[in-house]
Amino acid sequence: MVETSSACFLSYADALRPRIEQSLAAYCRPVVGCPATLGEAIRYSLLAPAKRLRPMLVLLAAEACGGDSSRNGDEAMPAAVAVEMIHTYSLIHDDLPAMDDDDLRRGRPTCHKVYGEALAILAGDALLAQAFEVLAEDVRPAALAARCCASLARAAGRAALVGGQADDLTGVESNLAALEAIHARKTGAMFLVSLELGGLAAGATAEQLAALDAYGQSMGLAFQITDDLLDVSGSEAAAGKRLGKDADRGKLTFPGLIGIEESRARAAALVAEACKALAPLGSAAEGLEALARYVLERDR
Ligand code: GRG
Repeated sequence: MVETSSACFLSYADALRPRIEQSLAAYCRPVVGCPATLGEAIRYSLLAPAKRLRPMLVLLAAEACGGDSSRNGDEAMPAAVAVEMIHTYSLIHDDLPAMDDDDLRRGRPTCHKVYGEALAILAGDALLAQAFEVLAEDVRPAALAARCCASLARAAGRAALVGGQADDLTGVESNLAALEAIHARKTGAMFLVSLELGGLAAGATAEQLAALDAYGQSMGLAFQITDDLLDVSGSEAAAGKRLGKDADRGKLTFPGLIGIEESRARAAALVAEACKALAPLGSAAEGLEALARYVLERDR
C-alpha cells in the first residue's frame, strides 16, 4: 500500500465534507409537529462546525469495501448521518451540568447554554431517536436496515457508549486496563460501528469486516490518546472546546497514567497497527489509512 499522509486525509475530507453537511442539513429540515425552538436546537448542534470523523469513517469504509463510487457513496450516507446524530446527542448530553458541565463545544456555546437544559436534553433525545428512524427508513433492503439498527443500538447502549460514560463519571480503578475499558466503550464503539455500517452498506465480506474491525480497534484507542494529549497541550481556539479540564478534575487520562512521551509513542504505534490491519483491503483503503495518520497529527 502507498504510504499516505495526514495532508492526504485533508483532501479526502474536503471532498467528503460538503456531501455530509448537505445530507445532515436535509435530515433536519423542519417537520410538522416539531416545535420551532426544538428544531433550532437540533440544527444548532448537529450542523455546528465539526470534524465529521464518524461519517467519514462510514463513507471511507464503504469505499474500502468496493462501495459503488459512481453513486458517490449514497448507499452509505444514511448510516453516516445516523452515526453523527448519535455522536451529537452524546456531546449535547455530555456537556450538561449533570455530566461534564461544559460551556463551549465545536467552537460555540454549548446547546444548553443557548437553549436551556430542558431543551438541550430533548434535542439530544430527538437525535437519538431520529438516528434509528433514518436507518430503518433509508437503508435498503429491510434486513440490512435491521442489522444496522441492532449494531448502532449496541454501540450506543448500556454496554458501550452509555456504559463507558457512566464508568467515566463515577470513576473506576486508576490503571491502564480500566482506562482502556472506558474508552473502548465510550469512544471506540462508535468508531467501530461507523466502520461496520460503512462496510455493510457496501456488501463487505466477513474478511473485509474483520479488517475494518482490527483497524478501528487500534485507530479508536489512538484517537482517545491524542484527545487526552490535546487536553494537556492543545489550543482551545483550534479545539473549539475548553482544554485542561481532565487534570483539573483529577480524571484518569493516558498522559496522567503513562506520561506525555509514552502516550505519544503509544498513539504512533497504534496508528501503525491500524494501517497494517488495512492490508486485506488493498489500495481502496487509502482514505482510511490517511484518516489514521491524521488522528496522530490532528490539532482539534
Ligand atoms: C452522554 C451517553 C453520553 C455519552 C457521552 C462522547 C462522550 C460520551 C463524551 C464526550 C467527551 C469527550 C471529550 C470524549 C472523548 C472523545 C470524543 C468523543 C471527542 C469528541 O469527538 P470529536 O473530537 O468531536 O470527533 P467533533 O466535534 O469534531 O465531532
